[in-house]
Amino acid sequence: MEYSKCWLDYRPLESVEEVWLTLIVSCDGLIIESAVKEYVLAMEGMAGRKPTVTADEAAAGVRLLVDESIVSGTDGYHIIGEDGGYKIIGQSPSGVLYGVFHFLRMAANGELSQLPVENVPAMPLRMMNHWDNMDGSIERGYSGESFFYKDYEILWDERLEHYTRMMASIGINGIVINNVNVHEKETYLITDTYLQKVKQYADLFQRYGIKLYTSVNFAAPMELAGFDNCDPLEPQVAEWWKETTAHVYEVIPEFGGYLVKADSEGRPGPFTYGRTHADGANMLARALAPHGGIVIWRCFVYNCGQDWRDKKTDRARAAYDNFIHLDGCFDENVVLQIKNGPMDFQVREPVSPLFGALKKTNMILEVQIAQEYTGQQIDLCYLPPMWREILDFDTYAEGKGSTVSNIVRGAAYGQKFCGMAAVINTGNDKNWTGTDLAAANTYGYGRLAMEPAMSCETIAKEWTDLTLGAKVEKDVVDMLMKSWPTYEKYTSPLGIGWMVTPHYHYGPDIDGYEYDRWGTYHRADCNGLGVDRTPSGTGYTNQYNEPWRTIYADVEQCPQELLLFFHYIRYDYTLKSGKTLIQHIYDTHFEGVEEVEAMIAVWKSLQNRIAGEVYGRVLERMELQLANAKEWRDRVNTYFYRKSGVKDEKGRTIYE
Ligand code: GCV
Repeated sequence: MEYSKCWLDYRPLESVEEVWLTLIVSCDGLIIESAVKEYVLAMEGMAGRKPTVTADEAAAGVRLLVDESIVSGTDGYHIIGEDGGYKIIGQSPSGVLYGVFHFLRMAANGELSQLPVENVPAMPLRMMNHWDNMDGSIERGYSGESFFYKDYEILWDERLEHYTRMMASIGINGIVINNVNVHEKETYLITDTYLQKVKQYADLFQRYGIKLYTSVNFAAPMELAGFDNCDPLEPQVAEWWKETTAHVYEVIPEFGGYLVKADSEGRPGPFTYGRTHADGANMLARALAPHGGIVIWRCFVYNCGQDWRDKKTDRARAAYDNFIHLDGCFDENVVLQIKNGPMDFQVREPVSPLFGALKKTNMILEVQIAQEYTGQQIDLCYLPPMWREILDFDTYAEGKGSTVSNIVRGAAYGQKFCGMAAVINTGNDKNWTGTDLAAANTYGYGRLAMEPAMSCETIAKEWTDLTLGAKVEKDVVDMLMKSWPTYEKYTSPLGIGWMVTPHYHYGPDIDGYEYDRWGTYHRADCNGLGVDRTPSGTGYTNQYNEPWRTIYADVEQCPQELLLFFHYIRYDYTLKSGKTLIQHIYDTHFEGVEEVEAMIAVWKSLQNRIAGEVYGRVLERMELQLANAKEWRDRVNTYFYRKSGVKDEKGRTIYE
């Protein structure tokens, strides 16, 4: 099937340097072969000629070499201009590969005058999580079907290689190939039913410095081997995992490890046997340890059978309450994977308090590139600015400067296994990601995991230049940078979240989850709305270190964008902007729609500068976005007008 090359579409350049056309390779191995292949492919596209590949060190050209001593940090690289040529020196073969991708990016975007570059990937683990199921569907997938599976078979075609190259080019070094909700057939992925085919993927990934991981079913011993329990402290259960895991490594020596969703949304786990998550995780960790594997254990554990009448139980508290007492109880090769916020990938949430609380535990920050609650790859929502805020958030765990970024890079406590994971947004659509512009999120995630200090605007520029061309850079970057605030304006206000169509999660349904069991309430009445999470409410604010604990609990100090997350606020309360809460709701919803209209006008002005197919595909999505924004505006405004009885002071149309 034909597919778009995304940011690896090496288009002809107006001018090329002659030295690019000689590649001197002073190192070898599978990953180096991939680096060479990539370089050759890129030059064929950009220079229109195949470069000469030689081992002749006396030649002038671009030289690839490995030197373990060059940078302090794994897989780093230097790129330098020297003696009329260039040197790409990797600390390891992966470092060379990353260096080659970096060099090619700079060459394509005319940036080689900015050399030298010295870079060390910031996050040790830079993971992609696929929520692909073996029937071919993708949970929360918005761009077609899986390109890994169809009808319970493992697929194999050249698209897989392009995907792998894309991942390596943004620095990904771990891929989980199946959904965390492991259904019946996927349970067999770690058995001979599928292992040889999984190995094919693992071998491909390995050539690009990427390890393969699978999500596993905690109840696998019951489903696969007829056990009557999967109690992690039952020696036979542990033994089964050891043997099964040893066999996985026999077939795939480079296997990365397991990702586990346990005791969450109906998945099995240690709670059934009165055991802790540490018991469960350590049991698997001990099966993986002899082979150098790790277990990544998710903290998305909460009561999904809540009574909406109960105002004391607070889903936001759940991850912390379930894991804080286990700090220091996990084996060395266990990593806890923590969603960025305490709820579930909403357009605005505070940062999970666990990052500032666990001090003796490996942690991975989990974000969602798939736009489940942020427009489902129909609406434009460039997410790196959100991730940036999360990474920069100072938890004060060890005093000032204990940012999430420092914690998940391993700089705060020196953990070996830590980093970032993202639920990816790809599918088998021709353009991989629904709207073509959503690929900026895929790209941006990898770039931030490599270099969390990068500005999101620079990332947007890089992506735009590589994908759509420099001639539209200014307008597209501007569009991307405005898109998250715009999306936030026309959807749920001031951090309250949800208000979405149940289950499907696209489009508004203000009370859709209000009387349901999922713990996601806005508590609106005729006087105001919001959840009181202060000590006089659910007490959630106490999970933060100072000064956040005080700041969040105080209406006056609480950051406005999170006001309704932390407080119940009256409609007539005056915000810092001088507007009442109700007027703020009305204004932002009108503004959100106007901003989408303005964005569409800009996109239309680019018609002659963007390839027809991409132009039309994106425009089609933008028209849907506009309809969605209008629906949100009118439903939200009408809902709160009916609740409050307060008219819009600007007299705009709000339906009765
Ligand atoms: C994979 C949310 C999503 C589910 C997802 C779950 C999770 O609840 O709606 O589709 O399941 O998060 O992260 O495990």
